[in-house]
Amino acid sequence: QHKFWATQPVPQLGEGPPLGDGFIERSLPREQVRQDAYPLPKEFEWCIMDLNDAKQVKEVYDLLSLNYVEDDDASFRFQYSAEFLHWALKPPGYHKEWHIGVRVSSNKKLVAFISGVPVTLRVRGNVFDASEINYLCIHKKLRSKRLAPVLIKEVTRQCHLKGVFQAIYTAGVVLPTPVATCRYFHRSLNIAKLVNVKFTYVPRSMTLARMIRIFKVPSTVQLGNSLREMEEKDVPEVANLYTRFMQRYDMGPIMTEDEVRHQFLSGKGTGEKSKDDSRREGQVVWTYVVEHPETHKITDFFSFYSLPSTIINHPKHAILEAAYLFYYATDVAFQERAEEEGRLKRRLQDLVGDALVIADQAKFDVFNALTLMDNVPILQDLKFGAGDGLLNFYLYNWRTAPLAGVEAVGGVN
Ligand code: YNC
Ligand code: MG
Repeated sequence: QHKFWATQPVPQLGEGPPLGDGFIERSLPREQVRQDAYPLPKEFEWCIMDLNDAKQVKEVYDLLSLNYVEDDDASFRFQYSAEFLHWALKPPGYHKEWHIGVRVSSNKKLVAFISGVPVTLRVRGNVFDASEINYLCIHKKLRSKRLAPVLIKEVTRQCHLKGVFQAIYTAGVVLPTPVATCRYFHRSLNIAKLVNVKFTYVPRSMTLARMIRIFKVPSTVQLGNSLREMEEKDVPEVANLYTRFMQRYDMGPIMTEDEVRHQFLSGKGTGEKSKDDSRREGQVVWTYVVEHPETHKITDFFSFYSLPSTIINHPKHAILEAAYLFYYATDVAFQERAEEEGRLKRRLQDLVGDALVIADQAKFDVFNALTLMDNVPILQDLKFGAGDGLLNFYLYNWRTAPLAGVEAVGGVN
C-alpha cells in the first residue's frame, strides 16, 4: 500500500532480515545518472536555495515555521531558527544542490523544501558516504498531492550526481522499513510554564508546588571546575574521544576534525553570554568538556542543541524553549570493567545531569533525549519521563538487520 516506497531501494515491510549487509541497488557512473530534473506540476518550478543569502534562509525558515512537524494533537510545531538552519545545512563539504526548493512559478513563493547534507556513516562493519536527508516540508495547502515523492526523487538524483547512493533519514511516521525506532523522553525544567501550556500535567495526588520542588535542578554543576565550555584547542582531543566512544554503537556518523569543529563549536553563537539567560546571541549548540586537573587531558564531553517549538494558539506563551541532548563521550568507557561495575552509568549520569543544570541556567523549559546511545539506563534517575513521540531511523539503499535495541544507535540530529 506504499505506492511510492514500493518502488524504492529500501527493504520492504515484512521482508525479513537480510542475510548480509550491503547496498540494494548498484551505484551508477555519473553519466548514467538522469541529467534533467523530475517534472513538477506545471504551476511549480525547482530552485536551489542559496543559504548564504539571508533572504533565502528566511524563506526556508518561514516555510518551516508554519508548515513543518507538529506533535500528534497539533499543540506544538518545531521552530528551527535561521542560525540552526545555517548550522545544520552547511557542514564541511555541503552541496548547495542538495538544498532544494519548490516555488510557485507565477509569484515565486516558496512552497516546499527538502535537503541533504553529506555524512560518513558507519553501519556495523561498513563505512560509506551517505546523505542525511531532512526538512522535507510541503505547504499545508499542497498536501496529499503526491508532491513528496517528487521531492524525494529529485534530492536522490542530486545525491547520485555527486556520487552518493546511500542515505539516512528519520521520521515520526512508519515507512518501509525502520532500521531502529527510538522514543523521545522529556526532562521538565520549567514546570509552571510546561503545565500552563499543557506540555505536562500535575498528576492527581500531587500539587504544583510539590512538582516544582521535585523537578528543581541543582544550581551548580557536579563536575565543578574541571567542566568548561569546549574551545577551539579541544577539537583534536574531542574528535579522538568521539571516534573511540562511538565504537560502542552499531551505527553512527564518522567525523573528521573539521566536522567536529562544525558540529560542536560553530553553533556556539556570537559575543558574550547574556546575564539574563546565559546564552550567546544566536547560540544553537552547547558543548562542554571535562579537563583533567593534572594531566589536562579531555576525559569527557557532552553537547546539546536548542530547538524551540511554536506553541500553537496559546494566549500567554508563544515559544517552548527545548534543548536536545546531542553527542557525548567519556573515557570511563575504555576502563576495564567500568560497565559491569556501573561506573560508566554513573559517569554519564553526572555528565547529563550537568547538562540539565546548564540548560536550566540558559532558561530552557524542557530537556529532551532519545532512547539511543547509552541514554536508556540514565533517564529515569535524571527524572526524564517517556513522551508519546517516536522517531524512526531509516537507511536508503542499504540493507542491514534491525539494530539490536534502541541503545545500538549512535544517532543523527
Ligand atoms: C516522510 N516524512 O508515505 P507512499 S521527516 C518519507 N518521509 O508515499 P504526498 C514520506 N516519505 O506511502 P504529503 C514522509 N511522509 O504512498 C510521507 N511520505 O509510498 C510518503 N508534513 O506524498 C508517504 N516533514 O505528497 C507517501 O504527502 C507519499 O503532501 C505521499 O507530504 C508529506 O524530513 C510531507 O512531517 C511529510 O510537510 C512532506 O506531510 C508533508 O503529506 C509535510 O501526497 C509536515 O510520501 C512536515 C513533516 C517530514 C519530516 C524528514 C525526512 C524525510 C526523508 C525523505 C526520504 C529520503 C530518502 C533518501 C533520499 C536520498 C537518497 C540518496 C542517495
Ligand atoms: Mg503533496
